[in-house]
Amino acid sequence: MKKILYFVILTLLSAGLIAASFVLKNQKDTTVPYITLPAGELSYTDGDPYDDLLSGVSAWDDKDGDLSKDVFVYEIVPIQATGMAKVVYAVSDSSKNVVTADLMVKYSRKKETIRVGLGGEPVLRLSANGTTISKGDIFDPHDYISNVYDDTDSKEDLLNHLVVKGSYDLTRIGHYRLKMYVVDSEGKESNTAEFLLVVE
Ligand SMILES: [Ca+2]
Ligand SMILES: [Ca+2]
Repeated sequence: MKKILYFVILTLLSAGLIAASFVLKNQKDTTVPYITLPAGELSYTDGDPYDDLLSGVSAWDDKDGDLSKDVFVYEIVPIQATGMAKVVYAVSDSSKNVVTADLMVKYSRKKETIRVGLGGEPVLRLSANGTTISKGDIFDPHDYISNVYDDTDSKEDLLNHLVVKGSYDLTRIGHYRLKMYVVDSEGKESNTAEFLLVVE
């Protein structure tokens, strides 16, 4: 009789264990992995591959273990005028639990090689293709020029010969399409840059 009782208890126990492990196995993994970022300061130049940003970055998940190889750079957000950018890393475990981590890095834009026109024409580069200002505000097109080059003329001289074509009225709400170019001392015109001025 005792033997039968033991048998029943054992059977119940093992059935319980099987049921428990079954529940555990099928329990949904809701724990996000975590990302460990390198301690030293990183730098990144716009347009470069992400290899340097990813070296030394690791990720671990409670269920999947080491996910370091799955970490990717989700986005790079330059912080205006600071020379820094926020790099957003992301990784997902096999249950699609996504986690992100931010790291500030030194950031530089790729140096643009600008060639002055073969005929000595200046080159104009804008920092923006447009802007929105409030009705009655001041608009200075010079604020939107990132650089001007010429084979002989200085930047100052060129900026003094900025031509803005197209009419706009800062006292009226509207979209104004403008064209800008600079003229060098020989009367040669640069490329024409289009600019959208929105007054609201
Ligand atoms: Ca997990
Ligand atoms: Ca010139």
